Amino acid sequence: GFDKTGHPNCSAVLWDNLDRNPDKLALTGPAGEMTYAELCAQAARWGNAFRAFGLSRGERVALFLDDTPAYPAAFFGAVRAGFVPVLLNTLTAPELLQFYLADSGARIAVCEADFADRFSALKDTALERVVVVNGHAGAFEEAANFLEGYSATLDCADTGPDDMAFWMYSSGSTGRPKGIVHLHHDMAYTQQSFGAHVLRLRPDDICFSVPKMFFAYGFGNSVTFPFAVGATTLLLPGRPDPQRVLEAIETFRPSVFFGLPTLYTALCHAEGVSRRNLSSLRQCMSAAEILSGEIFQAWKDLTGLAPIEGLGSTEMLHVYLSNTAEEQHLGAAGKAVPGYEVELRDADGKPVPSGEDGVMYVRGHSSAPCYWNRPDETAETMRGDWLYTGDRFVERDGFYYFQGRADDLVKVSGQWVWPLEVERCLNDHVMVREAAVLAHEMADRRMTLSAVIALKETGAGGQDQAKILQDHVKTQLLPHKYPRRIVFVEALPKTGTGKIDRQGVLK
Ligand code: 3SK
Repeated sequence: GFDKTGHPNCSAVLWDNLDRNPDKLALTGPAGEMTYAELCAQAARWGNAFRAFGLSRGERVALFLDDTPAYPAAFFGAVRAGFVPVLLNTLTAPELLQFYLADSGARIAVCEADFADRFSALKDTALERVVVVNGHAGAFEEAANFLEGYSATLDCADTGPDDMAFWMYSSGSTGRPKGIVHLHHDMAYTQQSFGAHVLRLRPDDICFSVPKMFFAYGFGNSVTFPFAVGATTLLLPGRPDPQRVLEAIETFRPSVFFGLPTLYTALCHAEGVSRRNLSSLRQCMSAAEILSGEIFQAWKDLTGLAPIEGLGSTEMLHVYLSNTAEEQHLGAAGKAVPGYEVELRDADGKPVPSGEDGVMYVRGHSSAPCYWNRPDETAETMRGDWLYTGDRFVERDGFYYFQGRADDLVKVSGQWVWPLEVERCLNDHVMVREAAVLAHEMADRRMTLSAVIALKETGAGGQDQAKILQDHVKTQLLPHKYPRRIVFVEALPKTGTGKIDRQGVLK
Protein backbone atom coordinates (compact mmCIF):
# COMPACT_ATOMS: atom_id res chain seq x y z
CA GLY A 1 0.00 0.00 0.00
CA PHE A 2 0.98 3.66 -0.33
CA ASP A 3 1.19 5.73 2.79
CA LYS A 4 2.55 9.24 2.94
CA THR A 5 1.34 10.02 6.43
CA GLY A 6 3.11 7.43 8.56
CA HIS A 7 6.60 8.76 8.03
CA PRO A 8 7.21 11.71 10.34
CA ASN A 9 11.01 11.46 10.04
CA CYS A 10 12.88 9.73 7.23
CA SER A 11 15.56 8.50 9.64
CA ALA A 12 13.15 5.62 10.36
CA VAL A 13 14.46 4.02 7.14
CA LEU A 14 17.73 3.46 9.03
CA TRP A 15 16.57 3.29 12.66
CA ASP A 16 13.97 0.55 12.03
CA ASN A 17 16.96 -1.77 11.63
CA LEU A 18 18.05 -1.21 15.20
CA ASP A 19 15.34 -3.57 16.48
CA ARG A 20 15.14 -5.69 13.36
CA ASN A 21 18.76 -6.60 12.72
CA PRO A 22 21.26 -4.49 14.68
CA ASP A 23 24.21 -6.77 13.96
CA LYS A 24 23.66 -7.07 10.24
CA LEU A 25 26.15 -5.26 7.98
CA ALA A 26 24.61 -2.03 6.70
CA LEU A 27 27.75 -0.99 4.83
CA THR A 28 30.73 -2.69 3.28
CA GLY A 29 33.49 -1.74 0.89
CA PRO A 30 37.06 -0.40 0.80
CA ALA A 31 36.16 2.45 3.18
CA GLY A 32 35.13 0.00 5.91
CA GLU A 33 32.25 -2.04 7.29
CA MET A 34 29.50 -0.92 9.65
CA THR A 35 26.60 -2.82 11.21
CA TYR A 36 23.20 -1.19 11.50
CA ALA A 37 23.79 -0.68 15.24
CA GLU A 38 27.14 0.98 14.59
CA LEU A 39 25.68 3.19 11.87
CA CYS A 40 22.80 4.33 14.10
CA ALA A 41 25.28 5.09 16.89
CA GLN A 42 27.49 7.11 14.58
CA ALA A 43 24.49 8.95 13.09
CA ALA A 44 23.35 9.76 16.63
CA ARG A 45 26.74 11.31 17.42
CA TRP A 46 26.45 13.50 14.32
CA GLY A 47 22.90 14.56 15.25
CA ASN A 48 23.89 15.43 18.82
CA ALA A 49 26.95 17.33 17.61
CA PHE A 50 24.86 19.34 15.11
CA ARG A 51 22.44 20.20 17.92
CA ALA A 52 25.29 21.26 20.18
CA PHE A 53 26.66 23.46 17.41
CA GLY A 54 23.42 25.43 17.76
CA LEU A 55 21.50 24.72 14.56
CA SER A 56 17.78 25.56 14.57
CA ARG A 57 15.06 23.28 13.19
CA GLY A 58 15.13 23.22 9.38
CA GLU A 59 18.63 24.73 9.10
CA ARG A 60 20.72 23.32 6.30
CA VAL A 61 23.85 21.18 6.66
CA ALA A 62 25.95 21.06 3.50
CA LEU A 63 27.31 17.57 2.71
CA PHE A 64 30.27 17.53 0.33
CA LEU A 65 31.05 13.85 0.66
CA ASP A 66 32.18 10.83 -1.28
CA ASP A 67 30.60 7.39 -0.80
CA THR A 68 31.91 6.26 2.60
CA PRO A 69 30.12 5.37 5.88
CA ALA A 70 30.42 9.03 6.96
CA TYR A 71 27.79 9.94 4.35
CA PRO A 72 24.76 8.06 5.71
CA ALA A 73 25.94 8.75 9.27
CA ALA A 74 26.00 12.53 8.81
CA PHE A 75 22.84 12.48 6.68
CA PHE A 76 20.71 10.48 9.13
CA GLY A 77 22.10 12.30 12.16
CA ALA A 78 21.07 15.62 10.61
CA VAL A 79 17.54 14.58 9.56
CA ARG A 80 16.77 12.81 12.84
CA ALA A 81 17.86 15.89 14.79
CA GLY A 82 15.52 18.03 12.63
CA PHE A 83 18.09 19.61 10.31
CA VAL A 84 18.19 19.56 6.52
CA PRO A 85 21.18 18.01 4.72
CA VAL A 86 22.02 19.41 1.30
CA LEU A 87 23.59 16.69 -0.85
CA LEU A 88 26.24 18.36 -3.02
CA ASN A 89 28.02 16.96 -6.03
CA THR A 90 31.70 16.62 -5.09
CA LEU A 91 32.79 17.40 -8.64
CA THR A 92 31.61 20.96 -8.09
CA ALA A 93 34.22 23.64 -8.70
CA PRO A 94 34.68 26.39 -6.05
CA GLU A 95 32.65 29.01 -7.96
CA LEU A 96 29.55 26.81 -7.97
CA LEU A 97 30.16 25.59 -4.43
CA GLN A 98 30.11 29.23 -3.41
CA PHE A 99 26.66 29.53 -5.01
CA TYR A 100 25.33 26.37 -3.30
CA LEU A 101 26.48 27.56 0.10
CA ALA A 102 25.14 31.07 -0.32
CA ASP A 103 21.83 29.81 -1.72
CA SER A 104 21.32 27.21 1.00
CA GLY A 105 22.49 29.49 3.81
CA ALA A 106 24.27 26.54 5.44
CA ARG A 107 26.29 27.53 8.54
CA ILE A 108 27.99 24.17 8.71
CA ALA A 109 29.44 21.83 6.09
CA VAL A 110 30.73 18.28 6.32
CA CYS A 111 33.43 17.72 3.77
CA GLU A 112 35.67 14.94 2.46
CA ALA A 113 39.35 15.59 3.35
CA ASP A 114 40.35 15.18 -0.30
CA PHE A 115 38.07 18.06 -1.34
CA ALA A 116 38.56 20.40 1.63
CA ASP A 117 40.74 22.79 -0.37
CA ARG A 118 37.63 23.86 -2.25
CA PHE A 119 36.31 25.42 0.96
CA SER A 120 39.45 27.50 1.53
CA ALA A 121 38.71 30.47 -0.68
CA LEU A 122 34.94 30.76 -0.17
CA LYS A 123 33.52 34.16 0.68
CA ASP A 124 30.04 35.66 1.15
CA THR A 125 28.57 32.52 2.67
CA ALA A 126 27.05 31.94 6.10
CA LEU A 127 29.54 29.11 6.79
CA GLU A 128 30.91 29.09 10.34
CA ARG A 129 32.25 25.55 10.54
CA VAL A 130 33.70 22.98 8.11
CA VAL A 131 34.00 19.46 9.55
CA VAL A 132 36.34 17.16 7.63
CA VAL A 133 35.93 13.39 7.36
CA ASN A 134 38.29 10.63 6.18
CA GLY A 135 41.59 12.48 6.53
CA HIS A 136 43.43 15.52 7.78
CA ALA A 137 41.43 18.66 8.34
CA GLY A 138 44.14 21.23 7.63
CA ALA A 139 42.67 24.61 8.53
CA PHE A 140 39.29 23.06 9.40
CA GLU A 141 38.05 20.68 12.10
CA GLU A 142 38.43 16.91 12.11
CA ALA A 143 35.24 14.86 12.48
CA ALA A 144 36.70 12.90 15.41
CA ASN A 145 37.06 16.15 17.31
CA PHE A 146 33.61 17.45 16.30
CA LEU A 147 31.92 14.22 17.44
CA GLU A 148 34.00 13.65 20.59
CA GLY A 149 31.95 12.90 23.67
CA TYR A 150 28.52 12.92 22.04
CA SER A 151 25.96 10.26 22.88
CA ALA A 152 25.37 7.26 20.62
CA THR A 153 21.60 7.63 21.07
CA LEU A 154 19.53 10.44 19.63
CA ASP A 155 15.93 11.37 20.27
CA CYS A 156 14.04 12.10 17.09
CA ALA A 157 12.94 15.68 16.41
CA ASP A 158 9.13 16.13 16.28
CA THR A 159 9.06 16.53 12.53
CA GLY A 160 6.01 15.64 10.42
CA PRO A 161 5.77 13.73 7.11
CA ASP A 162 5.32 16.97 5.16
CA ASP A 163 8.24 18.82 6.75
CA MET A 164 11.34 19.60 4.74
CA ALA A 165 13.87 16.77 5.11
CA PHE A 166 16.75 17.25 2.63
CA TRP A 167 17.75 19.00 -0.58
CA MET A 168 19.58 18.11 -3.75
CA TYR A 169 20.58 20.60 -6.44
CA SER A 170 19.60 20.32 -10.08
CA SER A 171 21.34 22.03 -12.93
CA GLY A 172 18.50 23.97 -14.47
CA SER A 173 17.81 25.38 -17.88
CA THR A 174 18.76 28.86 -16.72
CA GLY A 175 22.19 27.49 -15.82
CA ARG A 176 21.62 28.49 -12.18
CA PRO A 177 21.07 25.30 -10.16
CA LYS A 178 17.89 24.99 -8.11
CA GLY A 179 17.63 23.61 -4.59
CA ILE A 180 15.15 20.72 -4.83
CA VAL A 181 13.33 20.39 -1.53
CA HIS A 182 12.32 16.88 -0.40
CA LEU A 183 10.03 16.03 2.49
CA HIS A 184 10.25 13.41 5.23
CA HIS A 185 7.77 11.01 3.63
CA ASP A 186 9.45 11.02 0.18
CA MET A 187 12.07 8.34 0.80
CA ALA A 188 9.52 5.85 2.16
CA TYR A 189 7.29 6.55 -0.83
CA THR A 190 10.05 5.65 -3.31
CA GLN A 191 10.45 2.37 -1.41
CA GLN A 192 6.69 1.64 -1.50
CA SER A 193 6.63 2.31 -5.25
CA PHE A 194 9.81 1.51 -7.18
CA GLY A 195 11.47 -0.34 -4.30
CA ALA A 196 8.62 -2.73 -3.60
CA HIS A 197 7.25 -3.15 -7.12
CA VAL A 198 10.32 -3.15 -9.39
CA LEU A 199 13.49 -3.62 -7.39
CA ARG A 200 12.19 -6.07 -4.78
CA LEU A 201 15.38 -6.34 -2.76
CA ARG A 202 15.92 -9.13 -0.25
CA PRO A 203 17.58 -8.76 3.14
CA ASP A 204 20.52 -10.89 1.93
CA ASP A 205 21.21 -8.55 -1.01
CA ILE A 206 24.36 -6.50 -1.31
CA CYS A 207 23.65 -3.41 -3.44
CA PHE A 208 26.31 -1.63 -5.46
CA SER A 209 25.43 1.69 -7.06
CA VAL A 210 28.24 3.21 -9.08
CA PRO A 211 26.30 6.52 -9.33
CA LYS A 212 27.12 8.13 -6.01
CA MET A 213 24.89 9.06 -3.10
CA PHE A 214 24.83 12.76 -3.94
CA PHE A 215 22.75 11.84 -7.02
CA ALA A 216 19.08 11.07 -6.33
CA TYR A 217 19.51 7.81 -8.26
CA GLY A 218 22.52 6.73 -6.18
CA PHE A 219 20.89 7.86 -2.93
CA GLY A 220 17.89 5.59 -3.47
CA ASN A 221 20.08 2.71 -4.64
CA SER A 222 22.63 2.90 -1.83
CA VAL A 223 20.51 4.16 1.06
CA THR A 224 16.71 4.05 0.78
CA PHE A 225 16.14 0.66 -0.83
CA PRO A 226 18.76 -1.48 0.94
CA PHE A 227 18.14 0.09 4.36
CA ALA A 228 14.36 -0.29 3.94
CA VAL A 229 14.75 -4.09 3.83
CA GLY A 230 17.84 -4.43 6.05
CA ALA A 231 20.15 -5.33 3.16
CA THR A 232 23.80 -4.27 2.75
CA THR A 233 25.32 -1.50 0.63
CA LEU A 234 28.73 -1.60 -0.97
CA LEU A 235 30.27 1.88 -1.08
CA LEU A 236 33.12 2.65 -3.47
CA PRO A 237 34.69 6.06 -2.94
CA GLY A 238 36.91 7.64 -5.58
CA ARG A 239 36.81 7.53 -9.34
CA PRO A 240 34.49 4.87 -10.71
CA ASP A 241 36.77 3.81 -13.53
CA PRO A 242 35.82 0.44 -15.04
CA GLN A 243 38.73 -1.57 -13.57
CA ARG A 244 37.97 -0.31 -10.04
CA VAL A 245 34.29 -1.15 -10.47
CA LEU A 246 35.08 -4.67 -11.73
CA GLU A 247 37.58 -5.16 -8.91
CA ALA A 248 34.95 -4.11 -6.35
CA ILE A 249 32.45 -6.60 -7.79
CA GLU A 250 34.98 -9.44 -7.58
CA THR A 251 36.08 -8.53 -4.06
CA PHE A 252 32.80 -7.62 -2.33
CA ARG A 253 30.42 -9.79 -4.39
CA PRO A 254 27.35 -7.53 -4.68
CA SER A 255 24.10 -9.10 -5.87
CA VAL A 256 22.32 -6.01 -7.22
CA PHE A 257 24.12 -3.53 -9.46
CA PHE A 258 23.07 -0.03 -10.51
CA GLY A 259 24.62 1.83 -13.42
CA LEU A 260 24.04 4.22 -16.29
CA PRO A 261 24.41 3.51 -20.03
CA THR A 262 27.79 5.32 -20.05
CA LEU A 263 29.09 2.99 -17.34
CA TYR A 264 27.70 -0.19 -18.94
CA THR A 265 29.39 0.90 -22.19
CA ALA A 266 32.73 1.42 -20.43
CA LEU A 267 32.43 -1.88 -18.53
CA CYS A 268 31.57 -3.88 -21.65
CA HIS A 269 34.66 -2.45 -23.39
CA ALA A 270 36.99 -2.72 -20.36
CA GLU A 271 40.15 -4.70 -20.89
CA GLY A 272 39.89 -8.23 -19.49
CA VAL A 273 36.22 -7.88 -18.54
CA SER A 274 35.34 -11.37 -19.77
CA ARG A 275 37.89 -12.87 -17.34
CA ARG A 276 36.31 -11.11 -14.35
CA ASN A 277 34.13 -13.01 -11.94
CA LEU A 278 30.77 -11.23 -12.00
CA SER A 279 28.82 -14.27 -10.82
CA SER A 280 27.60 -12.65 -7.58
CA LEU A 281 25.21 -10.38 -9.53
CA ARG A 282 21.55 -11.38 -9.72
CA GLN A 283 19.97 -8.11 -10.91
CA CYS A 284 21.17 -5.00 -12.77
CA MET A 285 19.49 -1.60 -13.22
CA SER A 286 20.20 1.09 -15.76
CA ALA A 287 18.61 4.55 -15.73
CA ALA A 288 18.79 8.15 -16.86
CA GLU A 289 19.45 7.52 -20.57
CA ILE A 290 18.48 4.95 -23.17
CA LEU A 291 20.69 1.88 -23.24
CA SER A 292 21.64 0.82 -26.75
CA GLY A 293 20.61 -2.65 -27.93
CA GLU A 294 24.27 -3.48 -28.48
CA ILE A 295 25.33 -2.71 -24.89
CA PHE A 296 22.21 -4.36 -23.47
CA GLN A 297 23.20 -7.54 -25.34
CA ALA A 298 26.91 -7.24 -24.50
CA TRP A 299 26.13 -6.99 -20.76
CA LYS A 300 23.72 -9.90 -21.04
CA ASP A 301 26.41 -11.96 -22.76
CA LEU A 302 28.90 -11.12 -20.03
CA THR A 303 26.71 -11.68 -16.99
CA GLY A 304 23.61 -13.52 -18.17
CA LEU A 305 21.59 -10.58 -16.83
CA ALA A 306 19.49 -8.09 -18.81
CA PRO A 307 19.78 -4.59 -17.32
CA ILE A 308 16.36 -3.32 -16.24
CA GLU A 309 15.87 0.18 -17.62
CA GLY A 310 14.09 2.97 -15.81
CA LEU A 311 13.82 6.74 -15.73
CA GLY A 312 13.40 9.13 -12.87
CA SER A 313 14.22 12.64 -11.79
CA THR A 314 15.68 14.40 -8.81
CA GLU A 315 12.37 16.25 -8.42
CA MET A 316 10.56 12.89 -8.09
CA LEU A 317 13.47 11.55 -6.02
CA HIS A 318 13.72 8.28 -7.92
CA VAL A 319 12.38 6.15 -10.77
CA TYR A 320 8.77 6.63 -11.94
CA LEU A 321 8.97 4.84 -15.32
CA SER A 322 10.49 1.40 -15.47
CA ASN A 323 10.70 -1.94 -17.16
CA THR A 324 10.61 -4.93 -14.84
CA ALA A 325 12.45 -8.23 -14.66
CA GLU A 326 9.35 -9.94 -16.13
CA GLU A 327 8.45 -7.36 -18.80
CA GLN A 328 11.19 -5.61 -20.73
CA HIS A 329 10.82 -3.54 -23.88
CA LEU A 330 14.20 -2.61 -25.26
CA GLY A 331 14.38 1.11 -26.08
CA ALA A 332 11.45 1.95 -23.78
CA ALA A 333 11.93 3.84 -20.52
CA GLY A 334 9.26 1.47 -19.21
CA LYS A 335 5.74 1.62 -17.78
CA ALA A 336 4.51 3.92 -15.03
CA VAL A 337 5.77 2.50 -11.73
CA PRO A 338 2.86 1.67 -9.35
CA GLY A 339 2.37 4.73 -7.16
CA TYR A 340 2.97 7.16 -10.04
CA GLU A 341 0.56 8.45 -12.65
CA VAL A 342 1.91 9.75 -15.93
CA GLU A 343 0.11 11.70 -18.60
CA LEU A 344 1.27 12.87 -22.04
CA ARG A 345 -0.13 16.27 -23.04
CA ASP A 346 -0.01 18.46 -26.11
CA ALA A 347 1.10 22.11 -26.19
CA ASP A 348 -2.36 23.19 -24.99
CA GLY A 349 -2.15 20.87 -22.02
CA LYS A 350 -4.67 18.34 -23.39
CA PRO A 351 -3.93 14.61 -23.03
CA VAL A 352 -2.72 13.04 -26.31
CA PRO A 353 -3.98 9.65 -27.55
CA SER A 354 -1.85 6.52 -27.37
CA GLY A 355 0.80 6.49 -30.13
CA GLU A 356 1.12 10.29 -30.28
CA ASP A 357 3.97 12.47 -29.10
CA GLY A 358 3.28 14.48 -25.93
CA VAL A 359 5.09 16.11 -23.02
CA MET A 360 5.13 13.98 -19.90
CA TYR A 361 3.56 15.06 -16.63
CA VAL A 362 3.95 12.83 -13.61
CA ARG A 363 2.45 12.75 -10.13
CA GLY A 364 3.13 10.73 -7.01
CA HIS A 365 3.84 11.48 -3.37
CA SER A 366 7.63 11.60 -3.60
CA SER A 367 7.43 14.77 -5.69
CA ALA A 368 9.38 17.81 -4.43
CA PRO A 369 6.90 20.55 -3.52
CA CYS A 370 9.18 23.41 -4.65
CA TYR A 371 12.57 24.73 -5.58
CA TRP A 372 14.08 26.70 -2.74
CA ASN A 373 13.45 30.43 -3.13
CA ARG A 374 12.59 30.12 -6.84
CA PRO A 375 8.87 30.85 -7.24
CA ASP A 376 9.00 31.25 -11.03
CA GLU A 377 10.77 27.95 -11.70
CA THR A 378 8.57 26.25 -9.07
CA ALA A 379 5.41 27.45 -10.82
CA GLU A 380 6.76 26.28 -14.18
CA THR A 381 7.58 22.74 -13.00
CA MET A 382 5.27 21.99 -10.06
CA ARG A 383 1.81 22.41 -11.57
CA GLY A 384 -0.68 21.54 -8.86
CA ASP A 385 0.19 18.00 -7.87
CA TRP A 386 1.55 17.29 -11.36
CA LEU A 387 5.19 17.70 -12.22
CA TYR A 388 6.05 18.95 -15.70
CA THR A 389 9.02 16.87 -16.83
CA GLY A 390 9.83 18.59 -20.13
CA ASP A 391 10.41 15.12 -21.66
CA ARG A 392 8.54 14.15 -24.80
CA PHE A 393 7.32 10.56 -25.04
CA VAL A 394 5.14 8.29 -27.11
CA GLU A 395 3.14 5.60 -25.31
CA ARG A 396 2.44 2.19 -26.86
CA ASP A 397 0.88 -0.70 -24.86
CA GLY A 398 1.61 1.12 -21.61
CA PHE A 399 5.34 1.48 -22.41
CA TYR A 400 6.82 4.95 -22.85
CA TYR A 401 9.38 5.74 -25.56
CA PHE A 402 11.53 8.87 -25.21
CA GLN A 403 11.31 11.30 -28.13
CA GLY A 404 13.45 14.22 -26.97
CA ARG A 405 13.10 17.30 -24.83
CA ALA A 406 10.38 19.90 -25.01
CA ASP A 407 13.13 22.49 -24.39
CA ASP A 408 16.67 21.79 -25.51
CA LEU A 409 18.13 20.19 -22.40
CA VAL A 410 20.05 17.00 -23.12
CA LYS A 411 21.48 14.23 -21.00
CA VAL A 412 25.20 13.61 -21.40
CA SER A 413 26.69 10.76 -19.34
CA GLY A 414 23.34 10.50 -17.60
CA GLN A 415 23.28 14.10 -16.41
CA TRP A 416 21.45 17.16 -17.69
CA VAL A 417 23.27 19.74 -19.74
CA TRP A 418 21.92 22.80 -21.43
CA PRO A 419 23.99 23.34 -24.60
CA LEU A 420 23.39 27.09 -24.44
CA GLU A 421 24.92 27.23 -20.99
CA VAL A 422 28.09 25.57 -22.33
CA GLU A 423 28.05 27.92 -25.31
CA ARG A 424 27.87 30.96 -23.01
CA CYS A 425 30.68 29.60 -20.92
CA LEU A 426 32.92 29.13 -23.99
CA ASN A 427 32.03 32.60 -25.23
CA ASP A 428 33.27 33.99 -21.92
CA HIS A 429 36.80 32.66 -22.54
CA VAL A 430 39.35 35.27 -23.63
CA MET A 431 40.52 33.20 -26.61
CA VAL A 432 37.03 32.81 -28.08
CA ARG A 433 35.46 35.11 -30.65
CA GLU A 434 32.27 33.09 -31.09
CA ALA A 435 31.06 29.60 -30.28
CA ALA A 436 28.07 27.37 -30.92
CA VAL A 437 27.39 24.20 -28.94
CA LEU A 438 25.22 21.44 -30.32
CA ALA A 439 23.88 18.22 -28.91
CA HIS A 440 23.73 15.21 -31.17
CA GLU A 441 22.94 11.54 -30.93
CA MET A 442 25.75 9.02 -31.33
CA ALA A 443 25.35 5.69 -33.11
CA ASP A 444 24.52 3.96 -29.80
CA ARG A 445 21.75 6.56 -29.10
CA ARG A 446 23.61 8.31 -26.29
CA MET A 447 23.85 12.07 -26.56
CA THR A 448 27.06 14.08 -26.80
CA LEU A 449 28.06 17.73 -27.16
CA SER A 450 30.14 19.30 -29.91
CA ALA A 451 31.39 22.89 -30.01
CA VAL A 452 32.18 24.86 -33.14
CA ILE A 453 34.50 27.71 -32.25
CA ALA A 454 36.07 30.68 -33.99
CA LEU A 455 39.07 31.92 -32.03
CA LYS A 456 40.10 35.58 -31.84
CA GLU A 457 43.54 34.62 -33.17
CA THR A 458 43.05 33.23 -36.64
CA GLY A 459 44.56 29.84 -37.44
CA ALA A 460 45.36 29.11 -33.77
CA GLY A 461 42.97 26.21 -33.17
CA GLY A 462 44.56 22.88 -32.28
CA GLN A 463 44.59 20.18 -29.61
CA ASP A 464 46.12 22.45 -26.95
CA GLN A 465 43.46 25.11 -27.42
CA ALA A 466 40.70 22.47 -27.40
CA LYS A 467 42.01 21.14 -24.07
CA ILE A 468 42.18 24.64 -22.56
CA LEU A 469 38.56 25.30 -23.55
CA GLN A 470 37.33 21.90 -22.34
CA ASP A 471 39.04 22.48 -18.98
CA HIS A 472 37.48 25.95 -18.82
CA VAL A 473 33.99 24.41 -19.09
CA LYS A 474 34.84 21.68 -16.60
CA THR A 475 35.89 24.18 -13.95
CA GLN A 476 33.33 26.92 -14.61
CA LEU A 477 30.36 24.56 -14.89
CA LEU A 478 30.55 20.85 -14.03
CA PRO A 479 33.02 18.30 -15.44
CA HIS A 480 30.42 16.34 -17.41
CA LYS A 481 29.33 19.46 -19.31
CA TYR A 482 32.46 19.85 -21.43
CA PRO A 483 32.10 19.48 -25.22
CA ARG A 484 33.57 16.11 -26.22
CA ARG A 485 34.42 17.38 -29.71
CA ILE A 486 35.70 20.84 -30.67
CA VAL A 487 35.86 21.97 -34.28
CA PHE A 488 37.75 25.19 -35.00
CA VAL A 489 36.52 27.38 -37.85
CA GLU A 490 37.45 30.85 -39.08
CA ALA A 491 33.87 32.12 -38.65
CA LEU A 492 30.51 30.63 -37.76
CA PRO A 493 27.86 30.61 -40.51
CA LYS A 494 25.07 33.15 -40.00
CA THR A 495 21.41 33.28 -40.91
CA GLY A 496 19.91 36.13 -42.94
CA THR A 497 19.22 38.03 -39.72
CA GLY A 498 22.84 37.68 -38.59
CA LYS A 499 22.20 34.98 -35.97
CA ILE A 500 24.41 31.91 -35.78
CA ASP A 501 23.04 29.33 -38.18
CA ARG A 502 22.89 26.35 -35.81
CA GLN A 503 21.72 23.98 -38.50
CA GLY A 504 24.66 24.99 -40.69
CA VAL A 505 27.56 25.03 -38.22
CA LEU A 506 28.54 21.38 -38.48
CA LYS A 507 27.96 21.05 -42.21
O1 3SK B 1 16.68 8.79 -14.60
C1 3SK B 1 17.24 9.62 -13.89
O2 3SK B 1 17.95 10.50 -14.38
C2 3SK B 1 17.07 9.62 -12.37
C3 3SK B 1 17.17 10.80 -11.72
C4 3SK B 1 16.99 10.83 -10.36
C5 3SK B 1 16.72 9.71 -9.66
C6 3SK B 1 16.64 8.53 -10.29
C7 3SK B 1 16.83 8.48 -11.66
C8 3SK B 1 16.76 7.17 -12.32
